[in-house]
Amino acid sequence: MGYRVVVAGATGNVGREMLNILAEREFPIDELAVLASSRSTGDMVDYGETGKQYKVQNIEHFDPTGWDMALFAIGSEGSAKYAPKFAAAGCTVIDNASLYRMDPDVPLIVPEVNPEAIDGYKARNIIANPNCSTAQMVVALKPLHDAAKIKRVVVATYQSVSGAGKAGMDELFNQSRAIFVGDQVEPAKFTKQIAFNVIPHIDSFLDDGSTKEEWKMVVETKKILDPKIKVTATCVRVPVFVGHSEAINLEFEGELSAEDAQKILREAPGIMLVDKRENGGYVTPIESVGEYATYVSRVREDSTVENGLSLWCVSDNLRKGAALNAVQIAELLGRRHLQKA
Ligand code: 11C
Repeated sequence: MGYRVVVAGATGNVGREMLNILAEREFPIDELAVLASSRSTGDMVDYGETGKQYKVQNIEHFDPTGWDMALFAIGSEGSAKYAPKFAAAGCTVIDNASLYRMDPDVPLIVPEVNPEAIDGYKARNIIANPNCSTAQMVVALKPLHDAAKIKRVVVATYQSVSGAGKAGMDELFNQSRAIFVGDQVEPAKFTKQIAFNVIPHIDSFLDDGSTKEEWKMVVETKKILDPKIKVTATCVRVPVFVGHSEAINLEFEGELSAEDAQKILREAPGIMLVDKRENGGYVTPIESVGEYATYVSRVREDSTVENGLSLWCVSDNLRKGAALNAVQIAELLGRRHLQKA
């Protein structure tokens, strides 16, 4: 026996990956409803590579009564409108938007890191999925934190344009082509030219000069992993289609050698350590595309602080950073709370 599952936002970058991953992982589904805004109503979407296709229904007219869970990838405005309605009808919402992440009554879950926190979901019947740059980072930090307690994290991100949706991917493609043929480049989705450039700005600016993306990495890491960890982030958009990278510097309370960290990471759930200390012996974002793993490379000691390590972390932002983590939450919810006979 399986679940009655809804995927909302099924025509976007993350929604499509949700369908792919549900199919790949053979999530037990008795009935699937695929929703989007009126713009996409009637479109057909693939259920991974199964050959099955589903017709997109208008979320506005959908009755969630009797449905077990809904994976939402409709942005904060959509979530504000529909998540309370679905949750009140008894359909547990697994929400990819930022809206509910810091709500104390909404668990923010990365299954490899804080699976037990999901037990609080009944307060609002909503579970939040973290920001992509946070998700991959906490998967890498968790086993190291357990070993030697992380005091401080300094992270610089190199985030792909797919984090900004299809419009971001189209802009990189079109600008690259325009530059090759000598046409004028007009930024639209991004604030400056993204092709052959990097932009140290993701999401809106806050009063202290940081950006909301940087703030999310701070507060979400604290909520998921440990409120005592200090985090400072610089988030940068780079001309990569898919795959976020992060240069992470860590300061620990206890001693942890690079060799011990490598051993721990080799065994850790969700991590693939690729760290050969030779030409090409590390992972780049293009190699993470379509994969489940969070890759860690370049683990090394940082002798400028007492107990310091630096590392490189790469993951498919549409997968572990969004759709895969959401499906893992659905699996966890099924195992812990919605077991079917
Ligand atoms: C980006 N991390 O790369 C963002 C996308 O809070 O879920 C995801 C934003 C979020 O632009």
